[in-house]
Amino acid sequence: MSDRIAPLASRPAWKALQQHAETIRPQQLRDLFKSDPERGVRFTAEAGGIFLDYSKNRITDETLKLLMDLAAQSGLKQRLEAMFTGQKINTTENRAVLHVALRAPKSESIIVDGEDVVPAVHAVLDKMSTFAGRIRSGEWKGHTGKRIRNVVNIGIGGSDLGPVMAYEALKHYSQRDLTFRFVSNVDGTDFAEAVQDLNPDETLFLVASKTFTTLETMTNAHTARDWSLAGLGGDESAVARHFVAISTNADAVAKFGIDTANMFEFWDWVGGRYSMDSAIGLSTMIAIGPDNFRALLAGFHAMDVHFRTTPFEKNLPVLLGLLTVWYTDFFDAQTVAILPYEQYLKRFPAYLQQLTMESNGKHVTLSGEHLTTQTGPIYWGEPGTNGQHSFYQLIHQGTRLIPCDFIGFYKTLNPLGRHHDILMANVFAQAEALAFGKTAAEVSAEGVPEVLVPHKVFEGNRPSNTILADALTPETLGQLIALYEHSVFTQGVIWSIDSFDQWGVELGKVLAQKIIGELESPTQPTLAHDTSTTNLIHLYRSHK
Ligand code: G6Q
Repeated sequence: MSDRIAPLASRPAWKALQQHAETIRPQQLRDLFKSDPERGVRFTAEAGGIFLDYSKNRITDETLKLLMDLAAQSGLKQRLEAMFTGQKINTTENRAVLHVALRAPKSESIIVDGEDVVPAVHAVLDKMSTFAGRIRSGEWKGHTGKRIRNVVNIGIGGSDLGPVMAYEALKHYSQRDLTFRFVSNVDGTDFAEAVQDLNPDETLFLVASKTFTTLETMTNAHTARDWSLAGLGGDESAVARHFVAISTNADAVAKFGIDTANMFEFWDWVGGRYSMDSAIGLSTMIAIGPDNFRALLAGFHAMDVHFRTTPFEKNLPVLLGLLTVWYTDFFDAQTVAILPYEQYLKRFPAYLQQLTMESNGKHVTLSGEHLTTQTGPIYWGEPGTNGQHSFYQLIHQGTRLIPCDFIGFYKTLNPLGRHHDILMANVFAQAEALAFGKTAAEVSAEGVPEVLVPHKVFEGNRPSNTILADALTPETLGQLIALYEHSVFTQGVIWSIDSFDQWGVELGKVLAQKIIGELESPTQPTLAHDTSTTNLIHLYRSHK
């Protein structure tokens, strides 16, 4: 399909945007608001209770029109239909990309390789629900007859970041007499600290790995197995009560010693970073319960429907995605700051880093040509208001343009005096300050000595989106994640890249495998590296 789409630089809308950007760059948000007082109400969109104010962006109606043209000329509609209907749009891995099937209602049918995948999705969800119910009620007993009190998810990348983020985000809804820990790093400290206060006979490990071959996860899983058995008297049959697997690889699961009856399946058409709503979300489901998990899925699905059916001008993921392309390619913006004003979303920026950067950090098109434009920006961020007291200085007065996404809620889950009004006042104030700043004349008028005026000027014209929702519920979280998933998709379509592979993580893995042998070799290994790597290996070997 991509073959029918002209290269980015020769799409008419792209060329028009290049010219148009010249006229927009000198314009000030201050003036754009003055000349169009309705702008702050007009440049907004809403989907299922998620409200987006994108008026504080350096755009006009013409910009939006051209960006919509670009989406059309890039085949966005066709590409998203291809995704939703199970076509193999992940061409470098010859796979369908069907995270949307993970949240499709039972009544839908999505065919991959001649088979409807929706019934299998619901069968796994039902199996997860039964299991989660048994853990939550205490019916599932450990090897020594005690109920499970601790759940440790072992996984990395897509098999970790989603579960950790969702657990933190939805802690308010979690069963508080269960303890959740997440082990990802191959650094033994991660495992050691995660279990140091846990009792093996009350601890269940969820080994989450799509491939069940990932070095870090398998190393941690074996260590967990040893730790469990050591604490449970060494009886191998204990494994069945204390380990379950989440994987696509039944053979490797069986080999590890986990009964495949205790395996929760998913499929190769679910990418790791798009898998938190598959069985990879088992820890989430145990924490918040099956009903809340289904509400999370319903939120994802609502945004899927919005993305698929809403005209692009009112389509939240499309707007967010196109604005990101606008700043990345026409304003030389290198990054996007994600600034949730919600403590429970503290891991949301980290989660989005993988989703966005592993997806769109690509330098060639689907057909392998080197791109001449910038692609995936660097996503980063921290919850407000903490960030205001550290890096916001650079966003307000630094030399770089950093588009920001502010995320806030009308209601807090922890109403405490004035806290929430104070928190939300900061959202609105920051976005206002970034956009409109403070001129030298305004600073002088306050009696500031001349010499200090330049230091106290806020140039403004710094763009942001404000995303608001009622309260952080499971459903809202699903909507928010799907919003960014589809924004990433939109960007990838414009850049004609494969947002669903991740070849860039391979080389380091392969080299590490070789170097592990060199570090562990009892005799001096013959090294064939560059002189720097060789020297570092020698140093390590002599000091370890
Ligand atoms: C995500 C990536 C990657 C993956 C991890 C873990 O899209 O593919 O982050 O999730 O490498 O892989 P396994 O689940 O196979 O252990």
